Amino acid sequence: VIETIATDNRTAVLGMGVTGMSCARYLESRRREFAAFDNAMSEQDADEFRRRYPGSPLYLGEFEAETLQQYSTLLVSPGIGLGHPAIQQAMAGGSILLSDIDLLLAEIDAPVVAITGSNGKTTVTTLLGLMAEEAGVRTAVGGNIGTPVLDLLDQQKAYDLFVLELSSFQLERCGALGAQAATVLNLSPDHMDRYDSLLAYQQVKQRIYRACRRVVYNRGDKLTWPMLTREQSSITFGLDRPDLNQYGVCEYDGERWLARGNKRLMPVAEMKLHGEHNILNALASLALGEAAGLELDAMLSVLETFPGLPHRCEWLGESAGVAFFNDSKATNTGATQAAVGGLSRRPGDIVLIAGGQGKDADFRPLLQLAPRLKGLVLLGEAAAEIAGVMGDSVDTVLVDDMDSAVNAAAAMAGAGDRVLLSPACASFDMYSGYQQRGDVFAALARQYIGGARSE
Ligand code: UMA
Ligand code: ADP
Repeated sequence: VIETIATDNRTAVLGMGVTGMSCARYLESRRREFAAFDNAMSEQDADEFRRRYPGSPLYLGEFEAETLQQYSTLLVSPGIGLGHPAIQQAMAGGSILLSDIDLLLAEIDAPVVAITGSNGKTTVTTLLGLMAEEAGVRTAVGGNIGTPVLDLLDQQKAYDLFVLELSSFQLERCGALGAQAATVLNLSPDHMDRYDSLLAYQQVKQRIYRACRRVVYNRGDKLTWPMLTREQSSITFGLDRPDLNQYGVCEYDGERWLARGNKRLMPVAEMKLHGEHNILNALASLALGEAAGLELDAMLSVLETFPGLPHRCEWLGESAGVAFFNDSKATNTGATQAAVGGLSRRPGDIVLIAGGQGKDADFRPLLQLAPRLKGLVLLGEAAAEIAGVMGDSVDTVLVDDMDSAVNAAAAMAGAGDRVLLSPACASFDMYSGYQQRGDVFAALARQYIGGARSE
């Protein structure tokens, strides 16, 4: 397939966002001709594209099968569903699907660690990148985390390791990765607007294991369990006591420790990250790091200092005994369950702000959270649907914007309670992304905290 792109110049790049533009830069650097396709590009971006790539046709508007069929290779951005009729028709006519991940893998010799899962991907990818740097390994970090993988091909730097966060959208359109180590961290429903069933979503996630040397998987989550080939070995992680050579948690003198087999590694309390889900993220990172040959001491020192990323169970401040947390990155029910479970210290101490774009999710898992909730504030497209699912299991308020959400939540919370934005939904109905949603919430929460203090 890579041969095709090297000898045949008819390449179509679909979607001119972050991925598409990185493909354009890459193809240009390799002197390959390409055409660009996008059906929602702004006039300004289109003008800039034409200036930058005068030799490349730019097709705006709906994708047309007749046009696509003229291209032997299709590089389709992850946000574009492969079920699009024009793409299907072009493929049926012989056009080959390729991804930026395939192009990267064809260029590099250094080992790859690949990370997917419904939740925790960015945290584990970041941890592993820091661990590798701390261990003195020159490391490139990219993928779904934000830096498109082809931008990692910086000629000036030679990397010894590539750490890639891969979404289901990226995995469904790339070939066997042949990673040194790969993991599916966990699996719970997400993106049900793009997959027919949980099984279809699981199968796409498990593509990450193809031709991988060491498979790292979650003992406590059967949907992550691999079918190993004879050449593959595995390491597991889980919150229970580990078997020999596996990662887990053990108790010693009344204290919980991260452990490898019967060896104690560090007390859980010495980790800077909080919450049970982050213990799993730490153990997964250690297992992946071991598979990549990283030094244990370097990895543990990162766990002692890494405070977590913004928008993930991020503590914002406290007013009159009520603490505010921003978990805007929780875009599915599994993430919200982990956040509420991790932050609640007694029944009924969480006021949850949720809602947004529902992605055809089944919200019934949120019902299990009712005993932990003092109140529920809902906004966005999915608000009424979530309210319907929760029924009268919890005091619920529907609001129109984040400002009202913060005020309503603060009014419901009492001393010792926690206000948590953890939406279980995507943000695109009201914001440009989860970052903007989290920034808006954080600014309003801090304003509330400041105002309450000065009263
Ligand atoms: N477009 C079309 N037609 C469509 C859909 C999109 O023409 O039907 C065009 C848009 O007009 C736009 C471009 O395609 O110009 C956007 O492409 P894209 O949606 O594939 O997004 P990119 O900017 O290329 O960013 C992608 C990932 N986005 C998605 O998977 C939706 C980014 O993950 C990733 O960081 C980036 O590649 C680099 O690898 C974001 C994400 O939301 C963070 N990921 C999902 C998640 O984490 O849940 C999977
Ligand atoms: P992703 O990149 O997969 O979206 P992040 O590391 O950005 O994952 O975390 C997003 C949210 O998912 C967090 O704010 C938290 O609510 C939840 N989360 C993180 N790690 C886990 C985990 N291991 N299991 C379940 N939920 C998790």
